[in-house]
Amino acid sequence: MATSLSSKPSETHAVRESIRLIGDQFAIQGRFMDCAENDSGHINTTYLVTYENPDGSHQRYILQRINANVFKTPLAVMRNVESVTRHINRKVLRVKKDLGGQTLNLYPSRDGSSWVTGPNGGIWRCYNCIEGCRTYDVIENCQQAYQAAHAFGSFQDLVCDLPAKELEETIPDFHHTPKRLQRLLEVAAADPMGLFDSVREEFSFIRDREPITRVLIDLMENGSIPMRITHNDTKINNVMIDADTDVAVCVIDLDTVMPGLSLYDFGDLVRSAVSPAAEDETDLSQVNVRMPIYQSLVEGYLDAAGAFLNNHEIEHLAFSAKLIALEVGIRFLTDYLEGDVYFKISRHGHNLDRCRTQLALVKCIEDNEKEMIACAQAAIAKRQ
Ligand code: GN1
Ligand code: MG
Repeated sequence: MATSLSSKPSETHAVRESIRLIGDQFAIQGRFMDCAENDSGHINTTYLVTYENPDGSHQRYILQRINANVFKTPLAVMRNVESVTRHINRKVLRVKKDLGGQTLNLYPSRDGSSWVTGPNGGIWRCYNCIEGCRTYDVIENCQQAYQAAHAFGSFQDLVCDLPAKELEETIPDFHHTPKRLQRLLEVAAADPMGLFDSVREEFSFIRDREPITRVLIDLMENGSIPMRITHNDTKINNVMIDADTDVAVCVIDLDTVMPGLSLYDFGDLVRSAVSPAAEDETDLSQVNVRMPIYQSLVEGYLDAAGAFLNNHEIEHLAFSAKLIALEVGIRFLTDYLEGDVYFKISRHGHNLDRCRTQLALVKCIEDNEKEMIACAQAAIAKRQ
């Protein structure tokens, strides 16, 4: 199930006009031709925009509005993205001597900053479009799994020497699972939309797993696993994969790059990639752990990051998938109970469907956990 960047029809005249005006504020050469919304992310608003260069060729860009409800300090997000893209580009240039359009870059505005204000407000930025690539909501084979995991492991490696003080915490306690659970308990108690009765089963499934929510935080607090610079939103559709070769070219969505645990990244990748079911699948019998895919994720990640991970991190690879599936399930349920104020939805009950899929995945991971742990151990043994 692939998402092509140009999969949607053109927008209405009013939308095109407003996107053209935003594009005009960036230092883009040429003439605005067209735009199409890409709605695969749950947070920001994203358009693929086509320009005609002075020589008649076409060039595409990504225009994106930062969701200010989610990112309370959008300019801090922009400073972080500037630091991260600059750091990565310098390192890649040193090795390859050419970026070849295959790293994420911010285009400056005409007054030299990295963002502009839209006609209806909001902070917009402009990225290059990584051509020849596509993203996957559900990956199709082990090569894609290996590549995606390798790309996120390489990303952690690329940013490992970015000074933490250069990055602001764009969403405080983003992956603090106990605090996510606490928030769910508060919202469930207040029950602002009167929906609690309909989610008792999901709620008690989550409450039963309260003891696991502290495991990684405890390991971090007792010094067993280190804080690193991490991506923090390693959903499978945040990797651009070459459409012809299945090689991962670049990771995107850098808004949450900040200090975190390596296992948050690995866990989030597994929870979003291992099942053949879409994140909002309503037939829960489709939710499953594809063991060969899991094995490829472990191998790809360890090939890129194995050299700097410690034993505690490696031992918790399978656990991290269960934890982040639970955490994301908690977040979807919280949003459902609050009246869908955070994640974009396209149907009534969408966040509840997403929550159920995550909880079904937690159950599948529990059922397969021994095998998943053995799989990681085998991958480690192979590396020694
Ligand atoms: C959001 O932006 P997107 O769609 O890649 C969310 C992630 C969740 C994910 C669940 C900033 O990611 O944390 O895991 O939805 N991003 C933010 O699909 O909250
Ligand atoms: Mg995102």
